[in-house]
Amino acid sequence: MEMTLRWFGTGFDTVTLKQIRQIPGVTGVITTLYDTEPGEVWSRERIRALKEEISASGLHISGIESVNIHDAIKVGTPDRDKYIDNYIETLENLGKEDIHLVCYNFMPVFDWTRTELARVRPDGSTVLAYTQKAIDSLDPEKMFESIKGDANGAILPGWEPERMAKIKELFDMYKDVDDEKLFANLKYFLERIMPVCDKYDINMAIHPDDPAWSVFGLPRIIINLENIQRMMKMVDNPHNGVTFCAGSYGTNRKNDLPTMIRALKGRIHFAHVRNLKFNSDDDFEEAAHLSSDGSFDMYEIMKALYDIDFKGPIRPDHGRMIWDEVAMPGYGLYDRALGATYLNGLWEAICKSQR
Ligand SMILES: [Mn+2]
Repeated sequence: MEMTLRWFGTGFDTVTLKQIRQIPGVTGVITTLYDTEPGEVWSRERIRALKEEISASGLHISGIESVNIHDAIKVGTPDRDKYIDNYIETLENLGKEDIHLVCYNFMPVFDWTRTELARVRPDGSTVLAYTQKAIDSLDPEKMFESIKGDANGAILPGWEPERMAKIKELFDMYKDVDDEKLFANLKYFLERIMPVCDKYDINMAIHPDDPAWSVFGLPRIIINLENIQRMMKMVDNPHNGVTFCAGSYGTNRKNDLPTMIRALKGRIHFAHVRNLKFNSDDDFEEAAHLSSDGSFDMYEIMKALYDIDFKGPIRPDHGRMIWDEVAMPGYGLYDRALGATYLNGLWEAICKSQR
C-alpha cells in the first residue's frame, strides 16, 4: 500500500503540501480540481498544472477524489450521453497525464450525510457525527442550513452551496429513481466508460454511500457486499472496482469489514481507513483512528488489506478537530497525520510479524 492524504488544492485547503510532505510515510496526495462542476471536462492543461504543483512539493498524485458524476447520469435523463462524453474526455486527459485512479460516488442528491459537524467528545475534540433521530425529524431541504454553521467557513465536498440552492429541484429529479433504476443507470455509465479505462489503465473506485442505508427515502445502492458484487458482476472488468471506505461501510454494523475486504480481493483500488464510535446502532461519531477510541478493530482491517496483498493508495479519513485547529470539518492536518502514522505503524508491525 501507499500512504496518502486527501488534499483539496491551493485556495481550498487549509493544509499545505509542505505540511503533508512532513508526515512520515506519506508520499502521495489524493486530490481534485475542486472548482470544477460535475459534468465539466477537466482540461489537460489544468491537470498538468496540478501535477506540477504537487511534484514541486516532493509528492505526487496517487489518485483523484473525486470526478463527480452529473445528476443527469445518475437519474438517466435523455441528455446523459453528453455528460458521459465529457466524463470520458476527462478520463482521457487524466490517463494522458499518467493518472490511473479515480474515486467517484453514485449517491443521489446528498453526498455523505452527517447530522453534526462538531460534536464534542469527552477529550474536548470535535468530530462529525450522525444520529438517525435528527434525520427523522429534519426536512431534507433544510439539511444544508442545519449544518453549514459548523463548517468553519469551508465548502464541504458534495455540499456545495450552489448545489444545495437547487435542493428541491434535485429531489424532484430523483422522484422516480429507485434502487433498480439507479443500478441500471450505473451499469449504463460503467459500460460506456470502460473502454477508455482499459485504454489508459484507469481504475474506477466507487465510494460507498454514507451512511450505508437510505436517507430521506432516497435510493442508496453501494451499501454492502451483496450490492458491490452485483455492481462488479454487471460490468465485469477489473477497472470497475471499489474504494473500500471503512468509515462508510462501517456505519452499518451488519457489514463485517475484514470479511468484506477479503471477499473483494483484486477489486479494491483505494482504501479509506478510519474508526467510528457507536453509541447505539444509529448514533455514531467519528472517533480517533486508534482501535481503543472507537468500535472497529483497526488491526483486523489493516491485516485484511495485507492478506489480500493490497497495493493501492490508502488514506486516513476524517480526523477529529484537535489542538485548536480551524479547518474543514474532518480535514484538518493534525488528527489525520496521527491517523496516517498509526496506520503506518500497524502496517509495519503486520509486515514484520509475517516474515
Ligand atoms: Mn470515505
